Amino acid sequence: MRVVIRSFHARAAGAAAALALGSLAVAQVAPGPNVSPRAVWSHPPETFTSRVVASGLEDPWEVTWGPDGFLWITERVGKRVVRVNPADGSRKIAISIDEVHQTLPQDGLLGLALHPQLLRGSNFVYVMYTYDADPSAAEERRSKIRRYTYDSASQQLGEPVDLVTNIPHGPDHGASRLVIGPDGKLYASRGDHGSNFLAYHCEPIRAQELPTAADIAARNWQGYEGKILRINLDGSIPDDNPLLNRVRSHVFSYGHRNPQGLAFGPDGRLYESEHGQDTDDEVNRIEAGRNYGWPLIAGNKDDQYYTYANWSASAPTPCASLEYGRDVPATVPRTKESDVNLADFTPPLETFFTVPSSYDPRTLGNATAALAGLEVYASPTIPGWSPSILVAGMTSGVIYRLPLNATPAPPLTYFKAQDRYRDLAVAPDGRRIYVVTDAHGRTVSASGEMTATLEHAGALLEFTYAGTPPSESR
Ligand SMILES: [Ca+2]
Ligand SMILES: [Ca+2]
Repeated sequence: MRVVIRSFHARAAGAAAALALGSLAVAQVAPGPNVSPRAVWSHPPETFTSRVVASGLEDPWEVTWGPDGFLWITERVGKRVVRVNPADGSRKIAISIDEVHQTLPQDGLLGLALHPQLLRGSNFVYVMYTYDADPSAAEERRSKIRRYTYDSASQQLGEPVDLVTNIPHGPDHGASRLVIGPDGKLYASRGDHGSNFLAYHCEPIRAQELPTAADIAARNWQGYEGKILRINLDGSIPDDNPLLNRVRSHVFSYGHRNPQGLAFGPDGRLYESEHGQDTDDEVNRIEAGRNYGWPLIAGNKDDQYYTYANWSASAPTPCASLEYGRDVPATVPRTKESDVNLADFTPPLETFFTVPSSYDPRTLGNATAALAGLEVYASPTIPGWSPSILVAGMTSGVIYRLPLNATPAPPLTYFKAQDRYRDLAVAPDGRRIYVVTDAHGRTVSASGEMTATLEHAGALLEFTYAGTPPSESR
């Protein structure tokens, strides 16, 4: 569906140095000259070996290191939670969830979070998935957060308890990453449903709309589109959640597009990544009650390429008569970033592929990296890495590293392959990094063209740190 004429990564790949490491072809990629000056990446000096741990996974979506030494993975399409032994790739199904309703690229079994005391007294596992709330043949796609109890003897998940149900889930941009914070709360991300974009361009984006008191009293969660939620472990609304428009709800922050990465750092802060529209993927630090701008502001408030065009407000020609495309008809109102004044707007820590107004996607192609899962690396094992954000790129097929303690430094890229990297996990030894890949979809080839041929479809990959040449240590 996404209109891509020629990849923005074409020049990047031209400069790529392919390294055959283990069973994976891994390349280091530098961007082309037209990317913003902040995104001029250097070649990282570290070396890694790599291998395929498991394959044939049905669209793995979340990978989490468990206290049992296994990798806990959700299969979005497979509707299963599987535990994979990293030593031999063997896998055990912890549960298949029949209620999961999966028909589209961004629904199915999605988020998973392990209780911090799993195997130490609180054997709870939390998942987030879509289901069909309409008992008739009609479809009403909704999302829920469910708790299971893990039985370590049978290695099965059971005793389901639904914590939050009936959360609206659109046909696209489903987000649904799930994580437990150091405050013992569940955090869940919600996307903007793909509204105002492609096939759903006549649906207005509601990421700036906040729940009303009447909504919350009625347990109507329609205001949760494009938000990060903060939830008690029993599903209730925390007493110390922010008051937004004088209403306390599960909403912790708002103005998000498709936040698929969510993780806490060793500093106790919450970091998030979100997938940009054509440009301006973001990494954000999420704070209570803050507004992250979407759709009025993408990336920084800088009046670069992105300008909000509200297709649903087209007049006098109604949106339904318009064909969606990059050439925005004159009847569609547009809003410059500098013309909006959002209370509590918080710019990103880093933007990826912020391009100037003169950028022409018809000749240069799509510029988004398609950011997905995110982790904060906090181990002393790899010199100079702690603390860094690691974030998966789907269209770019790389893991980006964004140093957190440096004066602003451009992200570095690692592990380039012709794959869509969906999520990652770091082993406690800090030496091994695990990445799960989509089973289907489009990414960038080594020669820089968009392709639907994936090197490792539906796989769990392992990258093991092999050292840093002394001359390049820093
Ligand atoms: Ca933003
Ligand atoms: Ca901007």
